[in-house]
Amino acid sequence: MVNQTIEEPLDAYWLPYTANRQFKAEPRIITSAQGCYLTDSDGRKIFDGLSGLWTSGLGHQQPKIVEAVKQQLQTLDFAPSFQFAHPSAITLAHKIASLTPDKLNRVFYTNSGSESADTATKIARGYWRQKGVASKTKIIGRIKGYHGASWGGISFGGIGGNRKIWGQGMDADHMPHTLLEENRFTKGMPEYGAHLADELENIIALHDASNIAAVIVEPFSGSAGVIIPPQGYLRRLRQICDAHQILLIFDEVITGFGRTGSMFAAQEFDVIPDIMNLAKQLTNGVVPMGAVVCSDEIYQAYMDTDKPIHDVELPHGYTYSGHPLACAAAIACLDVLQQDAIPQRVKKLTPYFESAVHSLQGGKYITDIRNYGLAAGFTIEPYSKSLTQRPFEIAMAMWRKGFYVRWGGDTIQFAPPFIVEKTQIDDVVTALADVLNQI
Ligand code: PXG
Repeated sequence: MVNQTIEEPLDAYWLPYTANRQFKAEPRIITSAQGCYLTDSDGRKIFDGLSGLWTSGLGHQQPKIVEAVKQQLQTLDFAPSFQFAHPSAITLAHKIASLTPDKLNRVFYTNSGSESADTATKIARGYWRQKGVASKTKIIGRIKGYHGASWGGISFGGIGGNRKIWGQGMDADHMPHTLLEENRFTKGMPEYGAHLADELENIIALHDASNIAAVIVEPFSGSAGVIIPPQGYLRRLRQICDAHQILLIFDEVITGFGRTGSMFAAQEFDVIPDIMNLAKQLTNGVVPMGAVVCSDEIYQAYMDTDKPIHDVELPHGYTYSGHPLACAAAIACLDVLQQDAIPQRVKKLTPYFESAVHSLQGGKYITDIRNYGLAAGFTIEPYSKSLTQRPFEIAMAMWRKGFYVRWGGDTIQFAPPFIVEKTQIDDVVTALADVLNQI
């Protein structure tokens, strides 16, 4: 039985990406979760307006996933991931490959989005070395991009606050973000802004394509406040990468597995990368897991080697790559996503969600609203001295009202579970409108 009462002081626990001093003064402790709701240590039911951390679109304790993990635990709790495989890892790889766009068929397991970012960029750099172009090492990310907290992730990621205290990271440069003043309050994809992809040409002119391994972008940025790509922008990036022999990596850690209304943003936006990064919704958040899905061409470049057959082609991986419990959770999660036609459900709900979130236009402090699929970002007018304080105050007021929404920088993010009902969307929007009038 899990102990649900908290008697120990909080001092031993250093929370990630959390204002620890504030948290310990006013803790928010989640003791259980079911469907679209969290329960806190006061027994309050709280609507999960960020699907965990963009992880739990099928709702908490999805019965088929719970059952699959239980069964796996009783059959195989662990298998060494280096030099051995197990049935669930093989099944899942096939399943992922069958869902991802055509040429993306080779699945490498990680345990998180950060590890996926490191893995994908290592694979990209190694690929060019295999092809005899060892100078192609630089990674190009984008301002406001988020790819995790690893050295790689913060280097080609483009959120200043995640970089400034660490000093030298990895060799990277950054394209401009696509959050344009002209596009404020656009519903879905903005028409204007595809030209920003051409900035990649300038970066290539500066560093030369012979030094650039890959471009990595989120199809739409999540963490920075849901920034939707302008129409034609991603296609233009694809064309420029092709013209200069640069690999294109889509970080689909947030956009993957239904959030956009398609299984992947690559399909929704009809632009196919060379490498796709996955995590979060892959297991519905139940067991940590990530994956990097590569084109056949990239995999083959590693296999075409003069090394003896017993030598490792890609010296990379993690103890817990393809953990049996994670694989079991993922197989069940993907089954539910497919059998219950969840991406289609998201697509059907999108117009309702879009009108609901945009009904807050004109609300106090709201300077922009962006949305795609079941994701929305609100930009909040800052206090003169602090960008982050008002979103924090809004999120705390929402929490007190029984709603969890995410706050970060000068934004609030709302990304409900895929199983959300229209009335629950309305409840969050009404609560947010009330809070904006009260704070
Ligand atoms: N890539 C993307 C696109 C992400 O959104 C990561 C990589 C890193 O994943 P891990 O599993 O290493 O944390 C992420 C993580 C938010 C929020 O508020 C977003 C993330 C994490 C926590 C909060 O939007 N994204």
